[in-house]
Amino acid sequence: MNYTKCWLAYPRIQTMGGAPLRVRCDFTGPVAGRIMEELRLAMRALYDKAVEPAKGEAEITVTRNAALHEEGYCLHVSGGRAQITAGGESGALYGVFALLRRAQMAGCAWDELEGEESTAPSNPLRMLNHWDNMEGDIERGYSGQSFFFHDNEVLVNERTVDYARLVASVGINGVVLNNVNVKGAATWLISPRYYAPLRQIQEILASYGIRMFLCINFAAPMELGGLDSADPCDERVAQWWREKAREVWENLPGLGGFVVKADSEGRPGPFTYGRTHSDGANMLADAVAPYGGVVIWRCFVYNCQQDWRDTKTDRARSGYDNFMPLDGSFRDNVILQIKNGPMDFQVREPVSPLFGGLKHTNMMLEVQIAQEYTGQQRHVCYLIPWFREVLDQDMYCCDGPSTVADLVSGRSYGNTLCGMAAVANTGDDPNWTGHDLAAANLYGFGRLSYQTSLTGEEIAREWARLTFGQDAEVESVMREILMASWPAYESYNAPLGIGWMCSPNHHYGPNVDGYEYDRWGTYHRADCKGLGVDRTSAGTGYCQQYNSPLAETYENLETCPDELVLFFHHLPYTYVLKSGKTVIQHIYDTHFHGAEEAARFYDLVESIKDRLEPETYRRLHERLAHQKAHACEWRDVINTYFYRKSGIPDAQGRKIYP
Ligand code: GCW
Repeated sequence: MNYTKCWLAYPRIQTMGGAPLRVRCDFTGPVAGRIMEELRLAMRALYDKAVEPAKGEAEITVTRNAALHEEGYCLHVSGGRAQITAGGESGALYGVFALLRRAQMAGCAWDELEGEESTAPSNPLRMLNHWDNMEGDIERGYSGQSFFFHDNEVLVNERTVDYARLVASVGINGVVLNNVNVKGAATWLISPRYYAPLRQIQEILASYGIRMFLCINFAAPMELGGLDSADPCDERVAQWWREKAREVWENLPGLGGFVVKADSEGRPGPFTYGRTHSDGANMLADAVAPYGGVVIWRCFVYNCQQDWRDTKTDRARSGYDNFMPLDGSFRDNVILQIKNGPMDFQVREPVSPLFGGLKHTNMMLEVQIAQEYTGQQRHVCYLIPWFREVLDQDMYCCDGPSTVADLVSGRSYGNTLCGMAAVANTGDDPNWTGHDLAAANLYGFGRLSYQTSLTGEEIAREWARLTFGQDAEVESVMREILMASWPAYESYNAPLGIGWMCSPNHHYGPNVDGYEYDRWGTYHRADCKGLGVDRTSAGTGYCQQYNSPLAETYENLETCPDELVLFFHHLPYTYVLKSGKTVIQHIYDTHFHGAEEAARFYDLVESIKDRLEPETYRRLHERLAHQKAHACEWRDVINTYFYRKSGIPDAQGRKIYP
């Protein structure tokens, strides 16, 4: 094995030895087997204790309580005995992982461990979307190559099992193996060529309570089936999909369903045939319905051929403009998957107004833990506090609970097909996520999607303890860096919510005008007087896609929050923000501050150098040294650009250009 165990390393708490712990597990089936395996491994590592199965009297009991949620559990531990009751197999597994987490958080002897908790998942679906290509590379992957695919073959090995363990331990129950951009061999994943190995992966995942999903190519009837059309309203096409679905589910029983990126960034879709997204999604939904399959249809649809001189077209509007008219027209087994913001995973964006708009459609929130625009896993950027902000945003769309968390959990409208998905950040690197600290995003996304009431700070503490063991100083340094990392990244990135000042294509490093005169609809509109996009009623009208009072909050400069003010308004450099600073001074100050923060992260890790495994330290040191230097580059490129544009010097007289 040439990779780390991340938060499942189970670093020793105390050597106890003594009689084996007896475990009585009343569940049978594949997941029950995993439960015993995990307890055996963990108890040996944590306490040097053996574990043995028992029929009657036992120190650890795992029993069914039909009154509990299928994926929920009750845990009671005291005096060397632990009782886990659960509604179903997955709940039992989660209860076991909760016990092991609790043991590590307490850090005491097994006999002294006390506590109870009772929980059910906040979200029905808690998914990871891998953008892995069959050739073995990963779109927006920053942790090496795929461990699912290589050279157009499907990989199944020990790592598949360890992956499933890792993500199940934090409550993930759905995994999409392949990239949403389905090209080349990936179109053939739904053909006899690949069913055998896919079924092996599916069985491994299922033994950890995880459903497998596949992305499909909307043009598969043509590319795979030899038809001359993929028109969703053509009966031959619908028939082809019905037969294909039968074949797929015969070979992959229990498959969760299909994920579709259609009419987006050049991918085929119903628009080619003058059809709507609901025509496309419903045709597929009907084909997969007999097998309990679901169609997850992405809302990342926009015109990527914009002319930069066109100031009326606004990419931010596109999700709402495309999908709102279709509300209520989708089948019950269709879920619309919506990115958190209206643009594309920038370091800061307002929440997509679609969440507040759709009332009769299943919705899922899509976030990205692959740090495409947030440092590509070379910079540390712990995104969980940001996701919490997104979830807490009230959309003012109904009388009852109406935050994004309420909407995607089903609490607002009673949906059961809904939840959260993250674009995954894993690869075959020895530490899974490139940056050791990026594992906190993988851990955190799972934990947050299972229990959205957790805070970023709580999750950071858990992750640090589970990963690094009982060293209080290491834990506090890791937590400190994680919690300061997203604000720091935002400080030296594009200012005040405007986004996109990165290099085109690969999206790494500062380039203020990189996208400014391009076709992608991502503009900052800076000139010698000011910058920002006017999205008020006088501008693109995007503000009005929100419900009241959010629409007015953003529309009015007096109430629009500073951190988003340039997303909604075009302002002069001399405009005074709520912070009391001018826009230009804010730009200078935050960029100096952000670079100082990056240097502080570097120093913090140096201060615990001797407490870390040499290999962990080496990796962290290398990444943080790079971030420290690269944050200076961001600072200098952005500050110089705006100094030259505005001609206004820094009030603190610092050196602006390199
Ligand atoms: O942000 C863009 C990425 C693309 C990605 C697309 C999407 C998978 O740059 O690489 O394609 O989003 O979400 O579909």
